[in-house]
Amino acid sequence: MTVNVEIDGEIAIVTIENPPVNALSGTVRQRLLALADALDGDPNVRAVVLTGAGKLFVAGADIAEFDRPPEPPFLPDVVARIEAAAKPWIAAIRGAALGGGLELALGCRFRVATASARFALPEINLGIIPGAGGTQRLPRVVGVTEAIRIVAENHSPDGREALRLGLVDTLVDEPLVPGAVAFARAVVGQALSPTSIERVVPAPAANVWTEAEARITASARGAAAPPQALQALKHGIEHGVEAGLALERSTFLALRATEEAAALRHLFFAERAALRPAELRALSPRPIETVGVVGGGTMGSGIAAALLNAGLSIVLIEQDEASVLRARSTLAGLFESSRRRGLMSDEVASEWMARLETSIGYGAAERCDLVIEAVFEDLAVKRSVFAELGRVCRPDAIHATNTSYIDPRLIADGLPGPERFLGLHFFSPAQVMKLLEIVPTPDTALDVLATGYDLARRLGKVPVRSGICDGFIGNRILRSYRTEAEALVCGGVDIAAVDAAMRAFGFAMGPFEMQDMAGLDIAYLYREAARARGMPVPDMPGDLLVRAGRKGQKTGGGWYDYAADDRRPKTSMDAQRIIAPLVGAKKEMAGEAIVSRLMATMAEEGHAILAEGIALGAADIDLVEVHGYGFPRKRGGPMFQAGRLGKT
Ligand code: 3H9
Repeated sequence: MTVNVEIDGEIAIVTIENPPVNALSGTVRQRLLALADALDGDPNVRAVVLTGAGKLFVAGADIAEFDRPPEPPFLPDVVARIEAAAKPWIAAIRGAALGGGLELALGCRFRVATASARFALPEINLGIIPGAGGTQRLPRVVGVTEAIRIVAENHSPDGREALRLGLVDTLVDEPLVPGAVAFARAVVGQALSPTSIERVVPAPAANVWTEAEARITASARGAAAPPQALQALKHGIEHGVEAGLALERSTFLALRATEEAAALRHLFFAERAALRPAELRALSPRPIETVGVVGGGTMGSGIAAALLNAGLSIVLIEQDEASVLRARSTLAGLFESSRRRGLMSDEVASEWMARLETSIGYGAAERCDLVIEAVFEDLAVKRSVFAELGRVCRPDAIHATNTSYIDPRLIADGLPGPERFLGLHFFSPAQVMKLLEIVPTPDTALDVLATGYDLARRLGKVPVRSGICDGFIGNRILRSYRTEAEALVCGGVDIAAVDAAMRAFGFAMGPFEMQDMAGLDIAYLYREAARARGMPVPDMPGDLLVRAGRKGQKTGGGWYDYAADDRRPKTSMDAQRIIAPLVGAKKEMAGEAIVSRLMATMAEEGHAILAEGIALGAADIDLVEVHGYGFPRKRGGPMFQAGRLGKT
């Protein structure tokens, strides 16, 4: 049974039991509808407590059903039926009441909850809007202003705030159900208060709508759902609940069928699957509390900040006093900017600093459960770091390299404890970027690998396992993307046209703007090294720019020119003159054609990566692109795009 009923005197207790998250699948909806009829017809029952089994109430509609046409009974009808019940239904909420789960609770006459319960309508994150009355009932219960924040701005009140807002009628302690039953007994026999939908809410001042529209459109950055969620809410307030419900439902169904929503669902499931690879599920990760970070440059400091943020203790190892001071000041700068943006209080900042120890030399590494090396990208330097660590660290400590390109097998070769060694490749800025490429060597023990995944989970990162190849998954695709972008330029396509096409597709920056920001010299040095090894790497326009001293914004120009203190790119006649020997006759190319060329290149490289077993699945490649390289989330990733075009 997905929905169970128990009778306690005059009270029926209805428990949704549909693990793992009590999603409102077709079977659950059918059973709820049948129960609403049956309990209305049972003269011995005078009130109904509705709750969820396990740690949460209901996480919403069953998202896995969204790729199929909706099947009756539809959730709005179930909610309406419960709302129309002759007897009061009381939602008893612990954990989360999300999306359709909150809409179901709003259909109940009363709501009781634990103080730590969480309420949200996260539909906009899936590219849809609430589809079972959430945009209509919520404002009638909590008022328009608060409803806007919850429906269209991802605000998620806890039990205490929900009580203040009038979203719940009372807080109860655990055990939840007896508390809810006591509440139900107290309301039995009382005249029924208006249902959520019957309540009258005052229309807000006109500026509430205009300000919300401006705010939500700006923060949505092109996403369709948030402004439409607001429109449905507004429509119901201005034209009445029937009109509001109709618009909400038609918008929900239309958005559900979009490419954007399909892409976001794809990522939703991919992100969850990434955290729990099947082969590691039975393994216990090793306990990690103190982490050493070797190297306090931009990357090392960012990694340290990410670790501190997750509550771990850090030993940051540098080679001299000046480097320690620089690392401390980089970290202090990161805290300061978080504090300025209101993301971190003074107390939290000082608590962080208390967990940060800096050390000159390797002695302090003996206390570390894990040490992450983030030094200069040079094999000999990295090997000398691990040789030192091998002498100092406990024999069970895990050693990780943050290398982006060097084969981890070469780094670990001949050093003690190869089974405790793996690659943990962070992305800059490491305290922000969600991707963590996890690169085991053939010697890495499975519980060490499981510890890498557990660390990613604790850091709030998305782990993706990569096999060993030049650049792993992400940088390898980046290289082909850039190479193809340069090939377009060689074919006569305008630099700015390529960037504009990729921005229109949803990237924050085009490939040339991005190179100017990151610096052209890294890719250049990489190609030069390959040439030095005798590999036939032809000159590319970027090589000519670097040789002419144009390495990007840091040198005042690369593909574009930049005025001092202004990061806006300007067309550069100099750059065009420098690359002219490699550029063919000018060619107009439509933005869509540019995008599909670059998408095809990324997908092709992705297919090669899959065929070589470097990535475990196509969805992993999409996660790498979305969480490490700014691929627009609403597009799902290059492999998702290729699949939609029928190319997989
Ligand atoms: C909606 O409600 C539309 C309505 O307005 C209108 C309808 C008409 N469906 O995240 P976890 C799976 S839209 C199906 O790892 P946690 C998840 O894939 C919905 N499956 O656990 C995973 O599976 P697996 C609005 C779902 O404890 C497993 O459950 N609701 C759903 O870290 C565990 O998930 C949302 O957007 C679902 N709704 O976090 C809420 N939810 O084990 C989405 C989860 O095979 N869910 N799964 O990998 C969440 O935010 C988190 O999952 C939650 C638990 C906080 C609930």
